[in-house]
Amino acid sequence: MPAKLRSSESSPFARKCRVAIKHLNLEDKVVVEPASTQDPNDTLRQQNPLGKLPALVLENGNVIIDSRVIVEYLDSLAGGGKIIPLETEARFKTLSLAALCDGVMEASILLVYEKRYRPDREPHEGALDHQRGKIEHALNWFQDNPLDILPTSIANIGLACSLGYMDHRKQYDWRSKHAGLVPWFDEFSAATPAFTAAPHPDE
Ligand SMILES: N[C@@H](CCC(=O)N[C@@H](CS)C(=O)NCC(=O)O)C(=O)O
Repeated sequence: MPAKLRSSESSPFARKCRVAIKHLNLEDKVVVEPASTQDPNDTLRQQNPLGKLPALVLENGNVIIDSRVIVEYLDSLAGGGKIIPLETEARFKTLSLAALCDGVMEASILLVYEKRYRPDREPHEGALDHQRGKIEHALNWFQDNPLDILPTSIANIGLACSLGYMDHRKQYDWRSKHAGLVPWFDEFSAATPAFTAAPHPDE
């Protein structure tokens, strides 16, 4: 029985895992199963007490949570060193860049949550600016320090998923604010078919 990735089509963290599954040719070992973070009866809450997705349910019932950990598992399932280098310096450089991309995703999600989870009030501009500032600094950094297009790694997958999520939710106009990243995104999309094969719903 394959492992199950509890996932949603809108989650950038889940997309990172969906891209990794396709890129690593693990589709016979891991299937994607939709989960809802909003439905209190979804088994997601038993699988991950935080109620967050993605969560990877293994054949033996063990659950791996957090996209960073899941991606490490997927890479090792594929033999290791495929999207996370094995050599120490390159490994921690890649993981650190991937963490920076995760931070962009977190800030982008908080822009969405500020409205979703406080429907009774106007979004707090100070809170939104705080998160936008993180995105701005990180994307300026990626503009000044462009990631390699190849080899496909969890760092460049993470950046593409961050940018793809902002296209999906339209909460931050990265294409005009960081126009230098547009050619990077297009080149990465062309070089990594697994990225375009695991889209958000409106792509
Ligand atoms: N650090 C976690 C973040 C996961 C996360 O925040 N997922 C969002 C969906 S994109 C979620 O489950 N949100 C529901 C909630 O926070 O209750 C990871 O990398 O997997």
